[in-house]
Amino acid sequence: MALQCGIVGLPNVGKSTLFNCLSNAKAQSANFPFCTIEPNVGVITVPDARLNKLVDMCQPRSVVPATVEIVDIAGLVQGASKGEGLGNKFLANIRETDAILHVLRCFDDDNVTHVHNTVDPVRDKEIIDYELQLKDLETVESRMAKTQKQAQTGGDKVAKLQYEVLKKYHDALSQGKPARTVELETVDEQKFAHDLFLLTSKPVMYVCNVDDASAVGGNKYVEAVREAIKDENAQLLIVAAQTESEIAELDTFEERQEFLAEIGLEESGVARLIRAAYALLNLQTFFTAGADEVRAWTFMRGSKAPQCAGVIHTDFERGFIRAEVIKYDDYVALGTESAVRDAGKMAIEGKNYVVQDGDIMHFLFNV
Ligand SMILES: Nc1nc2c(ncn2[C@@H]2O[C@H](COP(=O)(O)OP(=O)(O)O)[C@@H](O)[C@H]2O)c(=O)[nH]1
Ligand SMILES: [Mg+2]
Repeated sequence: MALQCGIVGLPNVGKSTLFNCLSNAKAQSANFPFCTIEPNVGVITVPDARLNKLVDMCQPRSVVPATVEIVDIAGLVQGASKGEGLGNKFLANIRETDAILHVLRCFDDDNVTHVHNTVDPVRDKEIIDYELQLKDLETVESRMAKTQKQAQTGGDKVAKLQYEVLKKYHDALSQGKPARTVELETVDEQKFAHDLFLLTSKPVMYVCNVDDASAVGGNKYVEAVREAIKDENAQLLIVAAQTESEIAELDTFEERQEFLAEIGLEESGVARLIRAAYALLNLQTFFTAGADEVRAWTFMRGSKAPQCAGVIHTDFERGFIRAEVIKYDDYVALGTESAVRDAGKMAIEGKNYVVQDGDIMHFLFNV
């Protein structure tokens, strides 16, 4: 169950440059490789200082970090919803992703042509949004046509609920708002909405691609984007993709840190981006730690202990008895699992325990 982020944006805004930075992130830490599955798909590990610390403490034989898949989705242009460019193929690729990284050109450079001739990230964003919204509107309208009769005659409760949800989406989309802005109350509504796989319902992060002078504070383009998205329930991240791709090519970690410091950054935009993408997907990490293996596991925020056990193995979920839980800070403060046990800081939790980010888990199960 690899979670996927798709990189979208108009041509020449820096999508592939960003993708290459991500693929070069391997250079930042030899232990945490990036691997390219296909030319435009990469698996990237989530940088996590806590994992490194646990590795230092446990000296395990193997280390497995958490990962997210990143896809460089090329070919979206004005008219894509009507089949322009790669049109529908592109849209199908987006449909498969769990979250969207929308790259916006926020840098001036006369040598890099812009498909619409001027640098205007808010307009660019609207062009893409429009295409995605049109496609969603098409999806919603065709579903409405199918359910309308059942919903409006007879007492089909399910059809009624579905029709109500579709109508909410229709209202938002026809006002030029993304599906993401529609709030649904009941679990049934949310479940139906999820199964529609609307493009604009996916969480989105706007990645403002800037020149190196704007890497820290942004610039007027970034401000315009910030203003344009303020009601959208979306995040914004500033990255100097071109500069960072150059930094990623430097040989040593020290050289790279030095270069980053020169443009005022402590940490690469890529590391921030990966972490932000992880948060965007509503994901958290629990750990398993021992002499054999230290491993970061990914789970959906709010999951209970049995579901988290199921991330490791379905048998663990089926036969779940209880979990031993150590808080990361206690583990680090006390140094070993037995010291934590002796200090009475290991909790025994049952099936209703909501696992917290950073928990070190040991599951007991019976199959
Ligand atoms: N000056 C400058 N050029 C950039 C930046 N990011 C990308 N480019 C250049 O813009 C062109 C298009 O970038 P690319 O990543 O291929 O765009 P894509 O079509 O969105 O994948 C390339 O020539 C890049 O070198 C940037 O931050 N600053
Ligand atoms: Mg490209």
